[in-house]
Amino acid sequence: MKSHKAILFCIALIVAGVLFAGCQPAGDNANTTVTTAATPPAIQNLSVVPRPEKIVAMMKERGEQDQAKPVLQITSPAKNATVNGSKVEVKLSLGGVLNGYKPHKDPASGKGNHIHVILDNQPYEAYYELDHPFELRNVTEGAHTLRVFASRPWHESYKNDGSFQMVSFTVKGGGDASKPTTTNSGQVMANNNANAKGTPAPKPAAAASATATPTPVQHEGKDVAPSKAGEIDAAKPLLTYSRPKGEYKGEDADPIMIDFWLSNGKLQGDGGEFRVRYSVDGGEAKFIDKWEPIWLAGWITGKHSVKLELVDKNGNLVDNGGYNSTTREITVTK
Ligand SMILES: [Cu+2]
Repeated sequence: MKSHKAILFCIALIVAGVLFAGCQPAGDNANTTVTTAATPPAIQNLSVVPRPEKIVAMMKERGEQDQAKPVLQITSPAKNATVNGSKVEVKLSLGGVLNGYKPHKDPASGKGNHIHVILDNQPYEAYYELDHPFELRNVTEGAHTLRVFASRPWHESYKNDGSFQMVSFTVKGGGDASKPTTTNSGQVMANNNANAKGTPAPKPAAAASATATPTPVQHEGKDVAPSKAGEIDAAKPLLTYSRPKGEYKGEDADPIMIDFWLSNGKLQGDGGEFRVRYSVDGGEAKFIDKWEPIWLAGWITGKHSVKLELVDKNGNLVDNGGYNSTTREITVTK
């Protein structure tokens, strides 16, 4: 009997505790009709700010390396290669004017020069040690593109001719479309079932065609992922989204860099005819008229979408296989 009473008493305590806790927020709210300055407004006002001092200092420290003109070559897969099976070996060679530029991850800081590797129009994956294998696993059946370009430890790309390379290849007997494509170290290169954001969803009538279908199609009872390669014309203007991507924390989140690669075209501020239009969280469209990174400050905590588009002087999207309009989701935590 004694223990029974004790249990009842405990339950009573817990119930009381829950009720009390449950009352707290309501009580608080009731008392805060006059707003206090303690809660920051959940409104995001982004502004373009100068290159952060920290990065300016790193550039100084790197000296002539920052003026390097790295030239990459994709030696595998070969241009227009047909790859049998779901594994695709990526092999790169690096030349050009390097001035000490070498991809390598410093074990202590976890940072260093690296190559951005992009399958189709997915977020890039970093490739640090070019003498170690970089293999794409579970690549799906169909046409694909691979884009690579040299990058700095803070993910700003080198923008000289030859730093960027792209190849198209076709996979026969591809992988399991219900699973992601990864690298040999387990990094996700493509989420095959999730429609890449920013890739326009085709109309139902177009879904029957082979290109850019976002949902897997049934093929002899087996899910086969659609090709997400797009109809890329390597000679046409191409905007390659690079940054931002992933998660940003603390001082890395303010400011955040927008960076991209531009092939076969020039922006208006560089004497060309194109503009890069960007918007954050579906907000007001802004423009980048010189091919260089910008830094945006004023991010609030949470998930954000960043959209980059290549447009002509009339503001019309310059299409190239759907790659010239790309939206990525990033997460900002303080
Ligand atoms: Cu990077």
